[in-house]
Amino acid sequence: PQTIYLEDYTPFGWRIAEVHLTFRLAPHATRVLSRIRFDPAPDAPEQDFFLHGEDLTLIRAAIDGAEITPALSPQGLRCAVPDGSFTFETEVEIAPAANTALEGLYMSNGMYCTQCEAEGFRKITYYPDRPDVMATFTVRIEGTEPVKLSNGNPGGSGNGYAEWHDPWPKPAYLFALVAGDLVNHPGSFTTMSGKEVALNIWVRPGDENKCAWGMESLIASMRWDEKVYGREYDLDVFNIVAVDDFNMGAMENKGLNVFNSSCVLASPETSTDANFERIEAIIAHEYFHNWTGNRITCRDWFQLCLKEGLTVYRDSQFTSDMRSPEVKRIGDVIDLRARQFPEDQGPLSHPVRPESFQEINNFYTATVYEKGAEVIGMLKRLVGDDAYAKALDLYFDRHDGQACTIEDWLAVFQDSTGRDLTQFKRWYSQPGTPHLSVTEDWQDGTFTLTFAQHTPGQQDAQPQVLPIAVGLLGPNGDEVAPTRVLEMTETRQSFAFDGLGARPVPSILRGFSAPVVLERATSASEKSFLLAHDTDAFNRWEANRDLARACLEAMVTEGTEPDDAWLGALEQVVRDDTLDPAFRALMLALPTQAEMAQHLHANGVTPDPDALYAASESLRNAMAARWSGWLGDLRAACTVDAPYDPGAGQSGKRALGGALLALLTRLDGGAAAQAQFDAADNMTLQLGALGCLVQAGTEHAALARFAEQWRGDRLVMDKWFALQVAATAPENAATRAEALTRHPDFDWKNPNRFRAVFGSLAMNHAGFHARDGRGYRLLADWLIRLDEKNPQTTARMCSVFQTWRRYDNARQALMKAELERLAAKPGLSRDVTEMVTRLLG
Ligand code: B3K
Ligand code: ZN
Repeated sequence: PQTIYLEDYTPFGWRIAEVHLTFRLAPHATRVLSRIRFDPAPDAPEQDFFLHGEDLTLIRAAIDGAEITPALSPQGLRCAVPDGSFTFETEVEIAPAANTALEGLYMSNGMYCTQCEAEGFRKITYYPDRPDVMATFTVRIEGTEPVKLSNGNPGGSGNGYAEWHDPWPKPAYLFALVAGDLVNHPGSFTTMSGKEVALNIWVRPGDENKCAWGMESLIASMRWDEKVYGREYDLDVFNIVAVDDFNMGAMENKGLNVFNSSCVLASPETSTDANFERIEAIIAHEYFHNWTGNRITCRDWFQLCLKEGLTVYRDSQFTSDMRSPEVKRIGDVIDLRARQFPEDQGPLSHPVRPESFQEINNFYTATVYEKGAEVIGMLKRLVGDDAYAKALDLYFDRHDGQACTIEDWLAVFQDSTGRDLTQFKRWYSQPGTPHLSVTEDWQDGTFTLTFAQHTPGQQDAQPQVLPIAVGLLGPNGDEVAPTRVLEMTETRQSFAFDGLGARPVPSILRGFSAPVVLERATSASEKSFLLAHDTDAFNRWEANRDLARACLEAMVTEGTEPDDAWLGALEQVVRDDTLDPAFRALMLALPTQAEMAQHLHANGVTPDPDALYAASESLRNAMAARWSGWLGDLRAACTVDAPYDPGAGQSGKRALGGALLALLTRLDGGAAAQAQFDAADNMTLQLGALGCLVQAGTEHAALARFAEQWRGDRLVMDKWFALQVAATAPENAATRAEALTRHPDFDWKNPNRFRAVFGSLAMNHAGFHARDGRGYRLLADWLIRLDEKNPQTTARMCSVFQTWRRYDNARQALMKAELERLAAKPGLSRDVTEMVTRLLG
């Protein structure tokens, strides 16, 4: 496959004023007619006229009305064109019903829908399918489907047709079309300048009762973006459509967001608190793209973090404002360490702005998204809140309507703050996770912290700019120096705090102020002190996490008993009624076995998945036994008596109650869980209880009842599939996953269902890493099978092998063999070829 390089960027030779598209819909033979006005781009280098196009049957092509015969290749079309402006027309035929890759125009449950980002528009018609070509689109859809939608504002409609016009120039990746038998949940929003916007969530008949939360979240997002960023919506309508077959979460097409139904449909009976929170965040994310992504887009796909990092950062700010900022931050760091750190520290490592790719879909990664958002958080921490707000105003002002680069983004900050960001820019080009070590010195009332940074595995890494938030606590636990952001720019650098009466205890990297690994040899007693006293909620949680990791590590490597002192300190926090229950639930959650494997590997220990599983089981049993006296009472205190509400208050109580139930189940064999399952009137309680029963191995009747109750609900049945694999004992995980693939409802071509089984298998750490290789083999078998239908979802799932080099030789050999078997498969897609090559490389 061909490799594309950032440094090879050249502008397209023409501009497009307007695009007219007509769709004549038919499942196996949709006709797409396009009429495009091309004008020469004055500054572009001389080039052949080439339009992207894949899997298209060309029916006719014409320039200024005269038919032509262009040269066709599997990648597109080439032909001679006039020197000046001209009108280019084509008619092509495509088969949406045969499109199982779910990219371009395809069908899901009889409904037509599209996914064009990154390069799917070229499967719809011939076009310069690159984000720096922006045009206004007029679309006519012809078909018998009752609902026919595209981007922008509705135009005329009548018997068998509907027209749409999008006045905002956009790249082709933001194009969307939806047609089918859909019903809408309507709403409306009045913008800050008094414009009325019609809002709709379109769903399959029967799903109408699952739209209220999505609508509430959309309205909250629109209001928030006006209030916090001064951004107003810019069309008469905003449509959201729920689609069952979708490769990712959702897509921000201009005025017509398309959502994986799992990321928009919600009801208390069918969705968990976590689902509600995720839906709120994704609705916000896609809506926020209207400004950060659509009005200002990317010049080329290497700049993906320009829109994704910023939009993730904006949606995390939104969630912090809607819920608890501390809990959100802790959750984000857990996620970053679970998904981005392994990527940055393994064979898939790449900079936030990659410099080459073979298949761009493989770069919609945690590094581009989540590390991209961390980089923006650091920038804001360095320049301050006001300067950040001013810079963003300038960004929108200066670049509205343009396709931009990271250089443009940083120039805005340089110009508005006067700060030189040359060194900061390394965050966009250097891969790897920096490690930050600290030493302390105390002399005559002056406390000095000396930091050193290095990035393992990256010989050429230059020192990064690190904002290190530090506060100091006095011996009695009072804060003697409030949070101060130290700006580290050197490989080694000291910072002094003077005028102190006694040696303080430092709280370093508060709020996780930079995405680094903090290496600090601290005594357990100092960690316990921070766990008890730190005023920074993140570091309080982090102290606990450190202690938990140390405890599990000692249990695995030295066979010690669980750490009494730590469990005592943790108990104080968990039982402290003045603290947010959601925070206490986070404190109770142990590091995952995958996180422990990463931790051990970083300490030079080869992780043994079976030993890690055994240690976390015995630690959980010890917690339950030790706390048996109060677990039940505290759980009872978490009961919610009011009608269901997915907000932070109630969901925090349910999270704590759920964590306590899991411990109680270790004492009562599942009696309390069974009672909760029987009485549950919402999915959080029902699924939480079912998970406990699966863990206890007493789930049989409950599982059957659950399936009976939810047979007709695809999204709930995804949970049924997922839970059995994720929560079962490791020795059964692969067998159970394999048995589920033979279940009549295992629709493996549906990405949600495929992920429910195999994503969960990968998450059952010791189960996936079963010593005999069963887990690896089963997954590879299915990846080989899925690749023929859906390369994108297959390639994405290959990343579960990214940590293969961490394990013992025998497991490494087994994983390597499966990757090689995948690589050797004839006709392997470009997507998976690139992934497997990088994984093995
Ligand atoms: N921009 C889309 C992701 C498209 C993925 C293409 N493989 C969703 C989002 O980030 O909002
Ligand atoms: Zn996005």
